[in-house]
Amino acid sequence: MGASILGEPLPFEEKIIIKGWPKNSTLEDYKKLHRESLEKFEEFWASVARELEWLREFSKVYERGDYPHVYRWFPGGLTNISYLALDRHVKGARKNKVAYIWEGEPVDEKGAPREVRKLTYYDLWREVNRVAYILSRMFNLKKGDKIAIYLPMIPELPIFMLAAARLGVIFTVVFAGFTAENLATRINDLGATLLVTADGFYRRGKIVRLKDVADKAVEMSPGVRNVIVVRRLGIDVNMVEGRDYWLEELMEGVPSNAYVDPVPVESEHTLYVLYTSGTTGKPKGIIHDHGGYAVLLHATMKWVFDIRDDDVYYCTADIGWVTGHSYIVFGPLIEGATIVMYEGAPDYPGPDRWWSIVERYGVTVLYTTPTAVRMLMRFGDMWVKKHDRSTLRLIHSVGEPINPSAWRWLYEVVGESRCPVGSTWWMTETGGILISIAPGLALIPIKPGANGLPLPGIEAEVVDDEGKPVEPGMKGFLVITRPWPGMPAPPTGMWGDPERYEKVYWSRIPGFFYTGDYAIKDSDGYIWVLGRADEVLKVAGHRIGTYELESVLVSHPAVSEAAVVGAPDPVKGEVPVAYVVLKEGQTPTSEMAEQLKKWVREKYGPIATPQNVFFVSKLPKTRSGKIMRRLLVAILSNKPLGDVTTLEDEAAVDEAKKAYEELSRELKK
Ligand code: 6R9
Repeated sequence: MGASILGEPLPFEEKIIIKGWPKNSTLEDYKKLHRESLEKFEEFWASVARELEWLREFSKVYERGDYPHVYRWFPGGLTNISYLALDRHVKGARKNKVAYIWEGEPVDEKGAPREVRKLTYYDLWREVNRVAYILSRMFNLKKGDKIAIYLPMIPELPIFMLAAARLGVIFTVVFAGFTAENLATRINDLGATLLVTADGFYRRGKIVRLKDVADKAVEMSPGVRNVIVVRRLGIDVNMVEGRDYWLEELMEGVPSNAYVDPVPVESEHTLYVLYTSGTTGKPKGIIHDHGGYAVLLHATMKWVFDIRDDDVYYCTADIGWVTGHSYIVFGPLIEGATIVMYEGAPDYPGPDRWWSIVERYGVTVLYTTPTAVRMLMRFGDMWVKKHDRSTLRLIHSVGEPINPSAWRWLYEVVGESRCPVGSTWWMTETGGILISIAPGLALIPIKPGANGLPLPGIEAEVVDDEGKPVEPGMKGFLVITRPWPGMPAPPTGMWGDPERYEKVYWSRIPGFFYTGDYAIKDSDGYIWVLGRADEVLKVAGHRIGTYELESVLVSHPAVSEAAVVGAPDPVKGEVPVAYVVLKEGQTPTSEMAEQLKKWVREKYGPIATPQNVFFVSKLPKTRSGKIMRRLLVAILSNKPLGDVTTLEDEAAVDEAKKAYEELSRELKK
């Protein structure tokens, strides 16, 4: 069939059964269970929803909202995700169970972490109440108001998310690796009036001065009236009188027994807006709600992570991305799990940091990413084997396709051939996992690199341009063919832009939710997601729009035009590569290339730094003026160029080829 992930053929026929796994299931049994969930679709989701507590019972499972594909899930229901994540546990036996084990990055001479903070559910609940008190009593924020959170991986990040949720205040979290420009864009699009940030944080042994970046962003964000600053490092930072407040100073005014009622909100009330890259224009603000989202997270924590009270659950993602929102904060807290949270880099001080964490806390369930796995694999097995991993019982990966050899390394080396290893497919828009093996429910035989079948209550298909299912084994577009709880939520699916929401997701293949991914469904019904079908890159699992990087490049005074494409990379999956046309009078030198890389790093963030910048005098375009990225990608991977009949000027392709060959020669030298 010729399909591969990072050049590795896909083992369509291989099936791995985890001996003795209590929920082992045949494919037939799983398919039956899945079919039944769809036959009784509404009853099915209602029964999952009833496993959670509602402040007022919902009157319906779902209904169409004000726009064609924006649905209200569990309408009539009143809830609050902060109540589900905290109050429910604090009332019961989990009151003094550890919620977060947090580890800072710095280590002592012996390599042991210098700071470990353990917060029980009761501790967390108290902190969240105090912060909610500050937000509501001191800053007068109420249901429907908007704030932005720009914090590193410290406990205050989930605390602020939960405190905002408690008040029905809408928040957006911005990844702490993003630049001031990116932060300001998000603040302004949301209309946030308050920003939460920190003085800085540790990353790979260095300090990052976050408040300086936040200050620059606030200059570009006229709507921000106040900034709350968490002291993480204790460095000197600029504080603007009357605008900026240290959290610790605000805390002095909070009664120690502060309690703020969780505001009962409609199930479909906006919890957060998370910005993610698309093919054109500025990042899209995806809206998630309280009720439907909580139900999907509850279901997937049970089915996919098989979460139990004695688990120690560790998700290595950053909360700045959707994976962290759903599976470091809301999902595991709703389940009352013990969660490990780590501030820093996976290879600091050595490539065994994660495995030392697994050993130190007896991690049982691990959720990680293919890029990190491929990076850590390179250091050799001894770094893993140095540490006891006998507590591990289940491993999943997320963010990009996992190549079979990285899967095998997780399975054999990390998990000692004992743990199911999955590749959970989902996206910012879906809110939670939709396609995955389900070890907590019914574990089908595992195929290395495959995602598995859609979860119960989820209907997905691989289709052609017209929406017809393609033959098993053939590549097509992955679509979701029914609404699901956790989908982009009211009022508009995409913040402030219901038309774009409709256009991007529901009009490409009418009637279905278009994911933008290529996938194969094999003859057993397993789905193998192969990568993006659009102009979105997945660089080390981070979703980056080529259009955004092109905009950054053309904002440089020397640049006239730019095209960014992804080049395959053995560790990061893909990396951005730029083809640049300089303005008249500018000389294409290697210094200029370095300058442009730095420009992208400063304007967008280090994750998007182009690996190479190729200078050309024109870009290959269609007669209608669209850049033919497909050709640029083909050149990078030495693939045949395919159909070039719509090309306006063939010389442009030759030039791009030449630029690539020259640089490859130089790099080999
Ligand atoms: C959760 C997350 C979404 C895109 C998605 C797809 C890719 C995520 C995957 C996967 C293959 C997996 N993706 N998980 N591809 N196998 N297990 O990553 O959200 O950042 O919005 O990215 O990531 O291409 O469309 P997000």
